[in-house]
Amino acid sequence: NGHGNGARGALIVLEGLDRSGKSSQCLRLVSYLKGLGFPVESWHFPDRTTSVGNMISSYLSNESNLDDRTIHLLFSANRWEKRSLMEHKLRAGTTLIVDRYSYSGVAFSAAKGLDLEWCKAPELGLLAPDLVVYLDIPPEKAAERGGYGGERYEQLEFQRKVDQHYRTLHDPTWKVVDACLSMEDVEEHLRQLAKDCVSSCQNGKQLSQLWL
Ligand code: NYM
Ligand code: MG
Repeated sequence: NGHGNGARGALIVLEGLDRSGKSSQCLRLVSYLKGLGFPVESWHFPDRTTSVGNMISSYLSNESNLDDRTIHLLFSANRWEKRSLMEHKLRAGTTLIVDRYSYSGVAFSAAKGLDLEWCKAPELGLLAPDLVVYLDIPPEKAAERGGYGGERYEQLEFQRKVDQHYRTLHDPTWKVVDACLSMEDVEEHLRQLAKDCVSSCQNGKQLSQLWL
């Protein structure tokens, strides 16, 4: 594997509302870890490049309409179709920095009124992240940042509901970073959290499964 010593890579997930800064921070973190010589890749869900991802993308851009449960299961299927590659990469020593994961899946669908446990069920058995960082921003502040791209869900009222459901999902292992800090300060927090997580995985932390 990447270090020739059996060390696996870390599965690091960034979560947060739209415009919380996840995508920029993921890219910065990937370059930083690369610079330190770690094998690392940047991933993003939804992965719009697959055929399931294409259906999701056309739903998000309002080119198609789907029943709420149907789109929920497509988002989940989009993670399942990447699961074996994900496991392979991690075991081969590559750290994955993932922009959104099952928590987005549950928070966004639950915000439409779907039952939380029903939303979680199809995620059971996906790989559990070694670290979840929540970029915390009040929905009003995120909306002020502008640049909502006009996709489905990118509205203040809806993001307020998503925010509530993210709070329900929070568990004590999540690391919460104040997304209202400067880009540099958020970046610095992420660097420390990621380095600690990568070391714990190198030191034998086992891969586990989500919500089982
Ligand atoms: N989203 C994302 C979901 O509703 N369920 C999911 O499982 C995932 C991964 O898709 N508003 C929503 C959240 C976003 C939208 O994501 C597109 P992005 O990160 O803007 O491409
Ligand atoms: Mg978006």
